[in-house]
Amino acid sequence: RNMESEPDSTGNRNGLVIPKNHRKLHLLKVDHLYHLALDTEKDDLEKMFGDVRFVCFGGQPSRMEKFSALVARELNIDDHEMDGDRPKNYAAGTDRYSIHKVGPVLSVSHGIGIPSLSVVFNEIIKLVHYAKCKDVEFFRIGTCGGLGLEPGTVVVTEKAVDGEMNPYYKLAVLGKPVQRLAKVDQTLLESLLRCSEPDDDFKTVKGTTFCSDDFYEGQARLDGAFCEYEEEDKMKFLQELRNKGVCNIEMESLGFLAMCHYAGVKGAVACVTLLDRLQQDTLSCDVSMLKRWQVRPQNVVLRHIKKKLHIT
Ligand code: R2B
Ligand code: URA
Repeated sequence: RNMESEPDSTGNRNGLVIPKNHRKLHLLKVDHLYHLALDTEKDDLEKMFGDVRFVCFGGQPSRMEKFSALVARELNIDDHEMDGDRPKNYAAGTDRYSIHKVGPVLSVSHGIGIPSLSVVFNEIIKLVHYAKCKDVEFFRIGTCGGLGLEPGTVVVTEKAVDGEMNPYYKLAVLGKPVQRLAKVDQTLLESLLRCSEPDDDFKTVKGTTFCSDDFYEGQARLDGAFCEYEEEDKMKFLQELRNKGVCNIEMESLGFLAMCHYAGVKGAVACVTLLDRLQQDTLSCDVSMLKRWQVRPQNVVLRHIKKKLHIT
């Protein structure tokens, strides 16, 4: 049977997000969003999150907290909930992930890699469902390695592929492989590209994103604990990727886009390149550079959000 045509999965209605599993979910007396420390009994999710329209994911909790402070400044919102002098972390009951909310923008951390992303993604889809959020858009705002691009360039993902160049996210379900196509929402992609400005001190480009399940060998690095290939093998591989249109390398885009598409939610990915992988493997924690660069894809997405909210 074709899963896509099950009555369960008629897609999202009136802009609301209907989980493909909503029939079974509604049999639950309480749904525990366990890794977010939220649930449908103690938390009035509709009251807390009902006005959310943009969900922005990124790897690190601290970066997503800073993003949320930037959202407050840029959208001129000062009535959001605080915890002392910091924006409130709604997932503070656990230290797995973080959630901050400023007006219609939710900032969520997803950790490293698709497995970590997948857990929080499931729970956030259920959260926006229970909250009855309308017309939500999802973004991943991240970091990556670039291929032949000046470090600090923003790459908007046009197509995501796995470590074997397949354009789908593969998951074993009941012991059998299931493939979900990673499809970018074209209108979001084009809108993000239009958000680059001539005065920007960085370029914004679109391209294929190579999504690996590993940071070291999976990304052809020579500086991991394991490495059975030589510099020339690495260079040959990375050049091949580049010839196939790969602009950047990271660890979540494929799962993110596949899950957005499968959930029927518009999704796009914008990442800043921290280094050129044709030149180097090693990243240092140069904080001032990181601080300056990590806001670049944040600003690109924020410009899109401001346009949608008619804020100039
Ligand atoms: C980019 O940066 C992280 C690895 O350092 C990973 O989450 C990613 O996709
Ligand atoms: N994130 C990655 O996954 N790879 C890089 O090279 C940089 C950031």
